[in-house]
Amino acid sequence: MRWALDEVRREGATVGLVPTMGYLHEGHLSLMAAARADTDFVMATIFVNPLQFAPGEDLASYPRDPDGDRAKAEAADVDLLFSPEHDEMYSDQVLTTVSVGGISQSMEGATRPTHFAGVATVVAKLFAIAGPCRAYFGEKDFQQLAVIRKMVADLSFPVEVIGCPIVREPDGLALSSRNAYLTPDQREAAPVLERALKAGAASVRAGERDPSAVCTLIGEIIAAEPEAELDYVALVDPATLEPPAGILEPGTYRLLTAARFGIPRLLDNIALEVPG
Ligand code: PAJ
Repeated sequence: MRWALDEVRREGATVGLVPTMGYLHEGHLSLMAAARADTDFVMATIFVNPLQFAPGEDLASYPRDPDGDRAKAEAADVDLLFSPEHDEMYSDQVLTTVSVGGISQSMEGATRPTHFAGVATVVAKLFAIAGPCRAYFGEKDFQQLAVIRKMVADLSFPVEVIGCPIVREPDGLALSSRNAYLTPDQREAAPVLERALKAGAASVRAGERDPSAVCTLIGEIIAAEPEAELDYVALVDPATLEPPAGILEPGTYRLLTAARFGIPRLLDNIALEVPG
């Protein structure tokens, strides 16, 4: 694989990297399409990374479909599909990890304290394997995207990080491999996340400027759905993920939420524009 990458680079080609954990859906494929449009050589990776799962999480049951994934990657015109075995990525004893402070600790990090160190470590390894490239990540995992951007800036990786918009089902549910766990009732309830976030944004358009009132409104809409167990609602600066100090000033913010629907925890987020 290294040989294939060295060869394309010798020819001056640009490399587009799309890291995934597989069970590919249209969200993943949109990243591959963006990479295909922007770069000469598209490398997608599939690796269900044990470091980012805590004990008791769904590592063993994480949905997998290697044959289907290979066919989808081929149809997406991916040049190289890298799907390493565990031992190819990690030795028996991993003594070096990457952790990104601050930005990793709120929201997902509060519920899953070891998660982002696992993500940052595997993504750092994939960047080292791929070399200089553009790397494509979905806004679906908005905090992950911010963590990776910060890691790239802090550690000077020769990587340009590109964030891509969330791909949704027609009823608004953000595509996720974990949607496969939903029962029919939970599946029907799950679009409440986007609906609630949009209601929060609409309240701001109607004049609300108190961030906690916006979050409370969103939380109440989600809590009213019996299938949903709310985890958090946050209104933050999109780069630092810090909440605003006081009332909302004109500018762009991000609204994020997570809730459990039976087994899976689902995430969603939208941009929030505060008009001048
Ligand atoms: P995974 O959940 O497989 O997601 C791979 C990439 O697809 C991520 O960048 C994610 O944000 C993006 N993605 C998922 N659903 C999407 C949607 N509905 N619309 C747009 N993009 C979407 O995220 C991971 O894997 C892992 O943490 C990884 C970065 C590969 C490290 O192990």
